[in-house]
Amino acid sequence: MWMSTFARFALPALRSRTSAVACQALRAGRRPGQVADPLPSCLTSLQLRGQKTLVSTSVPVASQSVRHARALEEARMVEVEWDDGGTSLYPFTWLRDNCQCPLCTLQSAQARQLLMCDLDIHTGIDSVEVINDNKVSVVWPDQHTSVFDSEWLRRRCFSTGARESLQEELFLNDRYYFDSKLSIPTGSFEEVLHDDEAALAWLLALRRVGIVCLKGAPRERGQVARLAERIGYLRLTFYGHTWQVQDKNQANNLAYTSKRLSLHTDYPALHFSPGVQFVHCISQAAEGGESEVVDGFHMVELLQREDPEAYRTLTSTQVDFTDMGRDYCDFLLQSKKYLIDVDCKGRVQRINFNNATRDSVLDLPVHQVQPFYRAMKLFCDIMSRPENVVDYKMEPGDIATFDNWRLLHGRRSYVTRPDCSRHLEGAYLDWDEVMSRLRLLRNSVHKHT
Ligand code: OGA
Ligand code: NM2
Ligand code: ZN
Ligand code: ZN
Repeated sequence: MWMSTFARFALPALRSRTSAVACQALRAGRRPGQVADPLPSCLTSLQLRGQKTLVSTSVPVASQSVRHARALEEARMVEVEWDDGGTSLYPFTWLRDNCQCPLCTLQSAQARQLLMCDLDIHTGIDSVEVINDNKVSVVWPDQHTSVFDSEWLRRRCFSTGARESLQEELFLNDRYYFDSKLSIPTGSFEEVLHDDEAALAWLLALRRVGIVCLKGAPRERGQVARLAERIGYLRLTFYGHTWQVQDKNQANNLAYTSKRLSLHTDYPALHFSPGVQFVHCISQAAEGGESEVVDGFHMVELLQREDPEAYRTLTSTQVDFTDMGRDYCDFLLQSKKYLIDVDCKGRVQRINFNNATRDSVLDLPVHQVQPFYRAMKLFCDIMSRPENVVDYKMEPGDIATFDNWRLLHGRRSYVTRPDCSRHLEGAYLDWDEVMSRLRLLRNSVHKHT
């Protein structure tokens, strides 16, 4: 059911910024097995508007002025002492590399123009001092001078805590894991198009929760493209700039039939699968066509806990996917993907699973085939448990926006009648563009509130 309003999903973001305890609770990755508290439903969207801290991001470290700066010659670092008595260390090499002067930085692009061939990674330092306006000035042995703003330095402090909070501010990887009890966050299509605060709330929830339903879109084609334009641009694939999910003759994809689609991510046949998708319900089937979603990252956590061996198999076995046909143009795709992508620290990054495009080619020694099927089947069993699946039926005018790297989605089969045909229009985007818009909105909304 499309139930909760923007206010309901936005609150966890507020709490995670204001309370270390709440923040921890929401860091599902750090508290294995713990589903975040149910999303609170008490705030109205008006109240939400008043919550400035909700849409501003955490300031990694409170504003401080510099009390003192000195060179630690032995360690070859500058030590900055802040007004609160805390200190930060900055290696000489890093300071020289990041000189902000017009010779070293192209001001108009805020880009480094200092070349690696001109960087002495063994540089010493002539002098360092705190100068007016709270800046740190460094004179290098060749008399080149760098001036660093204190806020700029503080943001880039190398302590574990400062790095963690800056990385969280930049990438928002702190997810709110959900199960079947989720009330899918909703917002107004018109509002996110025209109101920056609403657009920011939408994208924050899309990142944190993984899905948001926008309501009230005109029941005609072109709306997912408008929404993509609000962000930047959409992702073209072989299925076109946007694609029409309808029951088609000679369908080039299982999605273009009226059959059931089991829980899947879209397009694992692409090595870089689309990060985000928008699906607009233009018309719905009278019978069937209901949707379902699950939180894939949460399911990985359950799998790892329940069956570490199956988890190891799915994070270490490459599976072939294939897709061929003709649409935007003719295509014959082959890819090799882990069903569960984890990064070097073992954190889940992406789910790659579509049973329809999983290739019959299976590039495994024969004795690994059965263990692989056991693991894949278990993963599918876990994600299909009623306690994990969120069910809903899209209504005309709804646009589901969701994280295609994290969520798996499916639909029930439906009945096509001449008078009542089902039609969804979809579009893909990538997370880079969505996160870019999110950061810009956060900066501008923050400035104006
Ligand atoms: C798809 C898809 C959902 C639906 O086209 O890949 O998941 O409800 N469609 O038809
Ligand atoms: N469509 C909906 O992986 C897939 O083939 C997902 C993509 C056809 C664009 C379906
Ligand atoms: Zn310089
Ligand atoms: Zn799909």
